[in-house]
Amino acid sequence: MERTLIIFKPDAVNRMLMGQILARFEAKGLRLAAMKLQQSPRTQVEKHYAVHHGKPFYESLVNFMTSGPVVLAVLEGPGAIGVVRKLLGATNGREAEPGTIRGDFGLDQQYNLVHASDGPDTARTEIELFFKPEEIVSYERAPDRWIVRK
Ligand code: FUP
Repeated sequence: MERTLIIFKPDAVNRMLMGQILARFEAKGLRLAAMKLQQSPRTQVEKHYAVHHGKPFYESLVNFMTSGPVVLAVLEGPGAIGVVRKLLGATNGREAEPGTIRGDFGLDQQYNLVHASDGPDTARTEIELFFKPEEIVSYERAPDRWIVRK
């Protein structure tokens, strides 16, 4: 089963939108495999955004992501990585389509509520960066057999 890392960013926590956003992931049928609230250490966020190091928005992005607590989660389901990216919509809330999470809840490029892994390799690296193996739980929910046909 494909897994992806998501981060409810400090804007989602402070705007009290996490419940509504998580409800969309749940309604889609995605399953939580891990979840925790933390104040991220700067070094961890720098690792997470290493590909953006040196870009003009990098410092501001790291400052934002360490400005308050975030909620980290692993979501799983068939094609979870692509499915979650589609549910989020375009990076900038002003450009994201209505019906997407960023399209419905956001107006900014940096304050875009949720991070999600963009491919299988990054998903693996990001899950390892934020979670210990024992924090990830494998289980089945009763309705799973009505969500994905076996
Ligand atoms: P995404 O894959 O949608 O998370 O977006 P990117 O990898 O392009 O960007 C990573 C983060 O940097 C995004 F959350 C938004 C932020 N960003 C800025 O703050 N300013 C920019 O000019 C571009 C991206």
